[in-house]
Amino acid sequence: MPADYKILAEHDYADSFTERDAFALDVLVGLSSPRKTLSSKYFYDSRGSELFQQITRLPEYYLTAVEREILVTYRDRIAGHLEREPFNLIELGAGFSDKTMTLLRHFHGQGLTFQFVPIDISESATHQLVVSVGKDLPECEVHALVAEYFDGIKWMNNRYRRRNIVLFLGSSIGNFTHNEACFFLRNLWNSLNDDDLVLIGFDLKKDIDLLLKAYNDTQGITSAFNLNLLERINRELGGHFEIGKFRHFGTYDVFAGGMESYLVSMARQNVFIEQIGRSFAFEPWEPIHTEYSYKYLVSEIETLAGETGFEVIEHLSDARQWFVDSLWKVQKSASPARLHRV
Ligand code: AVJ
Repeated sequence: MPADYKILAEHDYADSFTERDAFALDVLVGLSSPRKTLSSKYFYDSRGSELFQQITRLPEYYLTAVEREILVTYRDRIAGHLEREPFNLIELGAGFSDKTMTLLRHFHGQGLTFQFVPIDISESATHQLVVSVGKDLPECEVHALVAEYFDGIKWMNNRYRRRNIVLFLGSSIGNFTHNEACFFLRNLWNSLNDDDLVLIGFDLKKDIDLLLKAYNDTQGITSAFNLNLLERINRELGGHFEIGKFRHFGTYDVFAGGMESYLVSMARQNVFIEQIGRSFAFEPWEPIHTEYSYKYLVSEIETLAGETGFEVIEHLSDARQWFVDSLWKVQKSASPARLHRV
């Protein structure tokens, strides 16, 4: 089958005024707050995606290598949970990943029948992915969707009544607070059918020195990735940030159990943003919060699954127990009492 992709909705920041307005509004609200914030979801313009890909190849950023180890080790076990009937292999926020290719190649080699359904709001990332799967595995049936995650899943579900297995890899869930993670998982549960499967990547709590190194690499790529957020505001919103007057700071919040990234203003300064029509004042050493990357205990993963209507099938981990890909089953028949257990 030739690879193709379908655009369910247009969400290209570069040429959509409404998306740019949403970005401007989020920047206005975030920078007007007494504790300034910018959302990590704005990291991934084309420059940011490229920098993130460089991060995944850094020796300090263990997450990608370790998850690759898990998927290579357990791809057979994962295939064992997929019956011989056709299924949809849905990947959320696919980006551009060789980890997924490993699974696709393996499932195909095992003679499983499936279509690969990557869902991403970035058209350029989706296009790249479709081209690369078409080149590496031309036999694989691909139906990529440029859409919001849950719109994409529901559309697919209505069109192809098959079992779904959803991949949400790389510890992307770590960017959500606990409340946001619950909301996301409950929406996912709502978009799926009884007995569908999800495989979610969680980075585990571990020695703090390893975490600090992973988010403060010696080559300064993570710093460039964080600062790109200000450059993006300059490019897309006519911002006047002087990048040299801010620095990256990555720290671990021991109470919250997560890495946090900040951009810290190294001087007193005012920054004008043309699209917003006003300037923002920074005190010396005033931070902007830009990202959470929460780390989990296996027991916290189990609580999260139970709270949102999933049954844990198994936790797949690496030799050092640094990361878990957790395989869950959608439970629609469970009693409501069990779903609201905290
Ligand atoms: C892509 C969200 C999994 O939180 O580890 C990498 C992004 N930030 N270095 C993460 C990131 C700083 C990454 N995720």
